[in-house]
Amino acid sequence: MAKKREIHEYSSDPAAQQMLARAEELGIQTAFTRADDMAPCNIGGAGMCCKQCGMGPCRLTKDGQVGICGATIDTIQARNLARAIAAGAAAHSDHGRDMAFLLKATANNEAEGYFIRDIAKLRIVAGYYDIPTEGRSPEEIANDLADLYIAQYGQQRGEAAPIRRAPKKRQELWRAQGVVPRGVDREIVETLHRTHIGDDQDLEHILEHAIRTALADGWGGSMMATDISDILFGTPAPILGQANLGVIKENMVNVVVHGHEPSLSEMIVAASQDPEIIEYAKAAGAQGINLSGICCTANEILMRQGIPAAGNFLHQELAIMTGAVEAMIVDVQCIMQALVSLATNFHTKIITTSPKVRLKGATHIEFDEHKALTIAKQILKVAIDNFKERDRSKTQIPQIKEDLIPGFSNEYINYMLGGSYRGSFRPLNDAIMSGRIRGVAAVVGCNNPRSSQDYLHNKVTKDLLKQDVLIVQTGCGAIAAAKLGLMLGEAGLSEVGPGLREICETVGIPPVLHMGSCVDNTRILTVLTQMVAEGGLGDDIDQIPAVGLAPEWMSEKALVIGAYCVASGAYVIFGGASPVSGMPDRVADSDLVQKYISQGWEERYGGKLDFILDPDEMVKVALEHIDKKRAALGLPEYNPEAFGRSGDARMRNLEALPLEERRKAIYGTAAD
Ligand code: SF4
Ligand code: MSK
Repeated sequence: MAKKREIHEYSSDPAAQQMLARAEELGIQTAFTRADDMAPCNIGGAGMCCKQCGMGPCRLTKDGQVGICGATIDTIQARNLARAIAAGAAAHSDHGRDMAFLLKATANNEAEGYFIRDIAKLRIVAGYYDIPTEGRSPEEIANDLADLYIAQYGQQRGEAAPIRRAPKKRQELWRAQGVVPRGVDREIVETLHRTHIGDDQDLEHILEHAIRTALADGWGGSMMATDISDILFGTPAPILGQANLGVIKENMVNVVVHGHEPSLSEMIVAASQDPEIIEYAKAAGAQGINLSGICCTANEILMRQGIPAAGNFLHQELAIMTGAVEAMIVDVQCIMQALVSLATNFHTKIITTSPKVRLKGATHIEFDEHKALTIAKQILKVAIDNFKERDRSKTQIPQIKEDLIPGFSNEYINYMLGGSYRGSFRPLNDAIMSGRIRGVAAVVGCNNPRSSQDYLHNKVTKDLLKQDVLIVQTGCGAIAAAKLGLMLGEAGLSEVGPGLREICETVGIPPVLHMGSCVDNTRILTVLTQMVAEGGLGDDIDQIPAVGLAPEWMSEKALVIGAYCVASGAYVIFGGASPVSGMPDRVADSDLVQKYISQGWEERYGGKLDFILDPDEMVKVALEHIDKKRAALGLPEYNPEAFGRSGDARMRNLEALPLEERRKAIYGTAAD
């Protein structure tokens, strides 16, 4: 059994620490304490166990040992990794499939409560695929786009259509490597086939198909999910929001939505604003309905509607422990089975809604887009009816929350940098070329109770900001930074290097940009592609001074994101243990897969995947990579001394001067 940690070691978030103390008081187990009790299996953890057939499981722990079928350690590790990537691709892409069906139903007026909110984005996306737009209604265009996207899933031959949105050079590279995906379903099925007993047994061959499967998600299923979410619910733009458990309110009916698909959560938002529902809540003795989100559902409604985020992945149990949540409504992905038994200590109802996900002991109210608003109201009434069951003696809400400005979609970044008539990435590219911004880092991904919640995310984020690295974030990492106050304009700027600070002050942005949920990592691919198109930073993504980091990863979706970013040319650094680390001190050649996904993928794609435990080392190698890319482009060496004296900083310095001297400095004369 691992050592039991202290509360401050479980989480760096003070709200979480309060709730964890409460859990100890009540004798309630959480993911944090279960992680202490569950020592990880070092053989499985290193990818050295195969369960692919009934002759096994085979655990390869000795030099030269092979499985009963003769499979070698590298075959087993490659198969394990490929399967995890395929599972992650399936989760993201199946979300995209449901969005495509929703778009089809909306276009045909069969989806109660939904409509096309962003016609401009619909026309832009249709344009990528040569779908005619002139003289056609949004519904006609959306119907064609939905048909095209639905067909992408089962496409048997030819190239996946969204691939054409990547830089030309990258597309050619993928063709040369033979990894351009066909349909999403085909690539996932082929991964499962190839990794079945007695199939593909060459590590490189297996992992190249894993890349093809990952691309089918990143430049396919996930990208389609993001497109459709924006078309139906609006492309995100900055909006004021809040994050952390303090958003739960004492006198309201608290409803927490948790999971991933905005199709459900957007309709719950709409229903919660319905006068009939508000009256129903008041009749139950509450002041109204208070909606908040957990995980990526939180990100979806936060960045579009300003609905507050109660927290990230490891906050799901803690929200229930406030004793003030009438219902937690869940759909798909990242929902802990522990919620149901935890909720029995309080009055909270766990309501499952997806035909794909049930939790034993939960209330199931199945969501159907054809009568979505009706069902959303029905769900809220169940929550309201439960308000009277709340036990005030068990209620304890940490009074901790932070403001943030989410909603930096690639479209908005383009607009904010250039303005509505000349939207452009030019200022960003120029800032990188001049060295004001040293590079860009995407700090993304999950929480993992094996490390201290949010600590690694926020440590690498703060260290990179000091080095003038602009940060973009998605998923639970974004909520970690939001809870710390790094996503609110001036609030985060004290932590920032001088050059980046000048840019943030000039453009009026926080130094950490919230770009959405985990499925929205494709927005980052789009930004990188637009930076290439803008010019000055090379002709492909792998030349941009940029890195991706997932310091607290835990899900298979994180692995597919890592793989498609690598295939797109990015250097990706994961924190925590590698699932294919092997034990090279005990079993020779048990790190061949680990080496291949780093050096091997770098030779093929210019991007690579490394697992690094120490956050200082993560930051060091990230900066080395950024500087290496700067040098390869012939850009000036990063020099923080060169910047920080213009913009607001100049004005602040001037304010310290006597009036006459200040006038002279500004106008060149002391006269009025
Ligand atoms: Fe063992 Fe081979 Fe079966 Fe894997 S596929 S469990 S290595 S016999
Ligand atoms: S919810 S996949 S814990 S980011 Fe997208 Fe968070 Fe990771 Fe789930």
